[in-house]
Amino acid sequence: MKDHSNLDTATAVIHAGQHPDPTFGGVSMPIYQSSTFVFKDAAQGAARFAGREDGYIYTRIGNPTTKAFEDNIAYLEHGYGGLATATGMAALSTLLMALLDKDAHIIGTDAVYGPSRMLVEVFFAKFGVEYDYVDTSDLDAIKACIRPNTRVLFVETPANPTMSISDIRACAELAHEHGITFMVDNTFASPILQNPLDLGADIVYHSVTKFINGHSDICGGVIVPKTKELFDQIKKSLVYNGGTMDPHQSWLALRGVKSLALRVDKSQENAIKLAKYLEEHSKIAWVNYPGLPSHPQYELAKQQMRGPGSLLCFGLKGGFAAGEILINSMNLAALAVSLGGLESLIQHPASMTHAGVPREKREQAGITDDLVRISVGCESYEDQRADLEQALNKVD
Ligand code: LCS
Repeated sequence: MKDHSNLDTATAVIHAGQHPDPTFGGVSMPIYQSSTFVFKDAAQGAARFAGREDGYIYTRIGNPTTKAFEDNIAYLEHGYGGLATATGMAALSTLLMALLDKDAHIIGTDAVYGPSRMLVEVFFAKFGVEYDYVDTSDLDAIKACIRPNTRVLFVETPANPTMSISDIRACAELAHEHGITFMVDNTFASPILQNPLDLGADIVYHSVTKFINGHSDICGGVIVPKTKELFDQIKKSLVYNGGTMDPHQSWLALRGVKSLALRVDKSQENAIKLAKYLEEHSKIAWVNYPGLPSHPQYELAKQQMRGPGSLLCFGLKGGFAAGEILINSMNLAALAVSLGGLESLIQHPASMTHAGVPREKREQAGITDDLVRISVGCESYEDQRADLEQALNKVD
């Protein structure tokens, strides 16, 4: 096997964890579309189950195509290993099952992806789990709700959809002072722009559905813990709950991740220009984008991220009535949820991605009715701007 240590990120997305197929030498990892793997004899089967011998057993427990994808992301996130899951939500539920006990308390970012909050508030609460979702960009707000039974601090930064930014290093220090496990949803930044484990987080996870795969054709998730101890604990939760990634899905994710650096660079370049264009537009009331000096955590974003990314949100002076006209008038950007794909997508969080969060909690988290979110894609900037311009012209 070739030595793949110390690769630059742009190289690592293509090569990390990848080795030519040992059977025929295929450059692209084959899809090992097999649910189970033959043992040469009973002793080998027993040795694999006992962990005395490496090798595959059963695809829910491990699969070569999935492993190639997991190794790639573990390398990109500088962690102990990767655990690929069926969706981003499967990653979160796997983590919560692994880390929470009955009557444990969790603190999370209030402006998270709606279902990431409701999973805890609706389902984990049934087992006695207590929670506080607060503005985690405010360290005092976190401190104020730490309890003796707090087990997990869970931060999404940048947050979906407000683009609010939490200080990863400070959150890690605070969590560790209190013996709390600190995990970060790094979906919006991707490993190209931010590596939470390097800033002190214990676990990082992604919705692979977004930037990592990047082609809006699969759902997926991945978890990267920092230590072997956490990896083993979370792997057990994943193998028992069964939310593993399928080999064909892993193969697509592996194909997608190879262009991650290129896609993030291009979409970010477009987003920087579009954010400025929108901020200067007479019909726009506000824009929240970490690449604009007007963003409340602009300096923090510069410190902990390698770029502001390609998600932004804004409100029109005419409120949501104007936003609705705008959204309905876009030609190029599709009116669809999800993000991080090659194509630009536009949506209205209060009535779509975050509709499941009760209005009062949503508004407290800054997810106001006028908020429109754009995931800026890799089309030409000129076409993207022209699309927005013709739609804004239709707004009074
Ligand atoms: N984390 C973040 C930050 C997300 O944005 C999403 C999905 C998830 C986790 C869950 O991942 P999934 O299970 O969907 O792979 N966000 C979506 C969004 O903003 N629109 O549609 C899905």
